[in-house]
Amino acid sequence: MKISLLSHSVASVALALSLGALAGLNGGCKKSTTNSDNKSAPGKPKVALVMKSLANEFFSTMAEGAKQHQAANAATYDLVVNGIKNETDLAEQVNLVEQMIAQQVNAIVIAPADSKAMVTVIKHAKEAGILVVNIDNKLDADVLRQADIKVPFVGPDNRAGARKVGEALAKQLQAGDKVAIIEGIPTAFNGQQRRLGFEDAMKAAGVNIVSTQSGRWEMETANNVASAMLSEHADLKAILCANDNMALGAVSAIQAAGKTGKILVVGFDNISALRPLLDKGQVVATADQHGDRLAVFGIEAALKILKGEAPPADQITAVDLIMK
Ligand code: ALL
Repeated sequence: MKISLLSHSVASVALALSLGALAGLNGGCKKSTTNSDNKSAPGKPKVALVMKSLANEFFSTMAEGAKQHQAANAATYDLVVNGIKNETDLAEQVNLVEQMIAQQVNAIVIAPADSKAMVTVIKHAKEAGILVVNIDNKLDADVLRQADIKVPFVGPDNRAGARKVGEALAKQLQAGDKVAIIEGIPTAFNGQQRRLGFEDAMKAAGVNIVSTQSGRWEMETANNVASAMLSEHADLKAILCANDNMALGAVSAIQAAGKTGKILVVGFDNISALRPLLDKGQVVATADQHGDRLAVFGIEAALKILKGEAPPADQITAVDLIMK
């Protein structure tokens, strides 16, 4: 991977993040409980947060936000925080949900790594009497229907968010320009929606999308994909990435190809590692979906549903355009 070609500060942030995440991973998954024994006081619910890759700053920020919320509400609920090591490690996420079922938590707040494949184990959790709240990446509506379960969703409108990012980029492009999309894992609903949002904006501006490929949400994969795109399309004007980690990978591929300043990049997430690139103009825009608050919104929804104060209902959260 050509990460050494990233600016020094970005590379060290990325490295520090992965090392930090790995340090706590302990053989595949991270689990931390905020109360020392594994039982909640009677009447005090235990909520499990199940996330995706903790090597992604988006999820370490989310975990931090959830822990701070629990610390400020320690009398109200207990929290177990879990994440997986790789974006694609579905089996590990299934395993985590099974462990939470075995621990008899009261609620699971989950950002599913896959919108279809996670439904079966979520059904098991519901059959065990556990409330499940879906955050961040929406479960597939058809698969939920087939499984005959309902799961409330708390998260942003990813298509609208990506469209805003694409429109900001389009202001710096001309009709007929060629661009490429690096999408997330194709079976993730939020990734699909972001791709559609990018396409909406490019179509509206008359810009040609000459290639769309998956970077699987990862910096290194996106770096390889972007390098191949650059050699195949010498006249490419921009690369639209469905998350910031992939935008970091694309920027380093552009540097390696000696095309810095000639090819625009956009991302999604507003992680702090992207800030220096926004400041330098190497990334034009990203979207802030407020990762630090997303799990908290899901936890608050779960606590209200458990107390009977609110019916299970979907909740759309904010997503904001971020530029220099
Ligand atoms: C999605 C999130 C983030 C993140 C990605 C990678 O679900 O919304 O954009 O970068 O997962 O796991």
